[in-house]
Amino acid sequence: MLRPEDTSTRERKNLNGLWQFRLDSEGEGRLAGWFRGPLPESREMAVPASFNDIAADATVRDYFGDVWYQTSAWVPQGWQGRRIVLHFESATHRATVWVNDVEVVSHEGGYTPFEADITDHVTAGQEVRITALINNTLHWQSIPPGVIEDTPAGKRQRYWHDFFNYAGIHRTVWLYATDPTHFTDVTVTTDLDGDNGMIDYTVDAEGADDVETRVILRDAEGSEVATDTGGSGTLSVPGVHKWAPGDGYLYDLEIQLMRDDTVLDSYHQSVGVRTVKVDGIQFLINGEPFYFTGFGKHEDLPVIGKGHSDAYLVHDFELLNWIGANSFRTSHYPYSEDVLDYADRHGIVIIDETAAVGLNMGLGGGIFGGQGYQTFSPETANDATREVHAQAIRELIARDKNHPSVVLWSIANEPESDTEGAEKYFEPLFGVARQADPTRPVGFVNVMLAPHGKCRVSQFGDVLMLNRYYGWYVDTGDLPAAELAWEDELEGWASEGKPIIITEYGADTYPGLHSLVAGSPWTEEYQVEYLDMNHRVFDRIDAVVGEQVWNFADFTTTSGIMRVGGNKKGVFTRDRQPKAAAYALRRRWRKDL
Ligand code: GCB
Repeated sequence: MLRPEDTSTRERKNLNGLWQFRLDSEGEGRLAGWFRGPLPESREMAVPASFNDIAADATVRDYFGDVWYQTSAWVPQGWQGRRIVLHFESATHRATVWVNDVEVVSHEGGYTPFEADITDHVTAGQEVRITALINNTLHWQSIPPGVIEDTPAGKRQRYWHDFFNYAGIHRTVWLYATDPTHFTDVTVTTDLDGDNGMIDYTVDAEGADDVETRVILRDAEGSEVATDTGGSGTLSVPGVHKWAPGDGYLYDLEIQLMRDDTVLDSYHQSVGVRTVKVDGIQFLINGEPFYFTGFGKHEDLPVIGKGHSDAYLVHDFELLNWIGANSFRTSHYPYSEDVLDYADRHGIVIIDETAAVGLNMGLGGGIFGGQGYQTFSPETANDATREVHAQAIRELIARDKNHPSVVLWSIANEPESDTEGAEKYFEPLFGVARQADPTRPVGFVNVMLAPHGKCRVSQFGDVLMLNRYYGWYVDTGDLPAAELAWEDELEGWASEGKPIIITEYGADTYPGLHSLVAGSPWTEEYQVEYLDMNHRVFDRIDAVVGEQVWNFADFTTTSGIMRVGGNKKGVFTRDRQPKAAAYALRRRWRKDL
């Protein structure tokens, strides 16, 4: 699937704004045919945004089940004879969409795009009604999983990940038009031979046979540097300007679908020429050892929840630059494509993660303690779950395969990984990822409950990604003990001979809380001491090739005695003010100061 674009042959129309909205707690709307006319008893709702925090109403905030969104749009007159497509960048966690009275598409998974060819259901120059039934219930066959439990107070949605289950239409909805003969996909991979860049491309097209593909590669100044014809091929770029961390240099690959001298379709794909490779304990970008500095992040904002915001996108990258971070992980789901595009342009490196989080009954929201279920069993996470998970991996890679910023796939965060069930569940999923993308390393993020020697899934990864909280969840406040235990475990992992990225280490910190007493959890001083301790350990282990602090900013979770207005492990507050740790990290990471 191609991301909608305006080009010389393509036109798109943004449907963001205020849509009609209503909850459907009885699940009656489908049978009652709410899509057949104006949505009854509806209110207005912003798109893109999570619906949860917009209404000042706990029943909306904590709602699970069906919700309806509806809007109408004019199909431009000029689209007569064109192929017309309705495209959702995401709908969390699943959706069914109608155009006027016709059901056009259903999609499972809250963070990847889907679309429908609606040419036969609309008329250029006329208005069309678009209705989306969205459902945010988590169950054992959803990624992420959850359960609905019957309690004396009624049904409750439970899940095992440590962030609030925001839902709704979080990203842009587009109507777009192409020629009936059009491209449907493009894949680029790049390689280097000294100063020579090589770009392999493959296109897919649909519509007619009597067409030819022409490709033109232009540099950032717009000068043509290579051309080719045919549905696949290799472009060679002597004296290539590489894409590199901190240098987001992009070429523009224009693909044209030609009939005689007419361009039926033109699509622009940006290309960063770089290589990624794991070699022993090193993670190489362009053949040079790379050390990740940065964070695990979240899409989490006041009022709009997981709704995309361009203002925060730019601001967050400014803060990454300010603090000297060269990378982040899209913990714990695929982020907006706008984020990945921005990272490409600004040379920020990304570990790209699926929404497979909370597949671990030894943990609730990242916190230890049995949850009363078995993780992998015919009744819980089972073969059907794995199929949904496999599809989530395929969709992530299909969406993000062309981003030079993405250097590593993370297929899950902190699943149970010390059991036979886990080994059986995960082994094929690594194969799914490698088949979808043979060019990038694959890994998963290991949890403290499956330490070195016990984990049965790490054997399948190219890289070891570890989340550890020595000095926080264990050895709380006792950093000397934490330092010894941490180094001991890390030395074990180092013996595996693979690169190690510490994908989480962090301490909850209440902004403004201070103490003169060393080892005082929750204070700004402790967050700094805790990070310092971790850094001493990392600096002693050669196999550690990256440190990503948990978290970039404070974020919202379900309520609990361990969560004071959410998770406070942010180095910045939720409104992006620095804690003391921000300055400490800046001193460590900004080599230029
Ligand atoms: C983890 C999880 C993350 C939590 C974090 C915490 O290990 O991966 O989602 O938020 O711990 O703060 O407990």
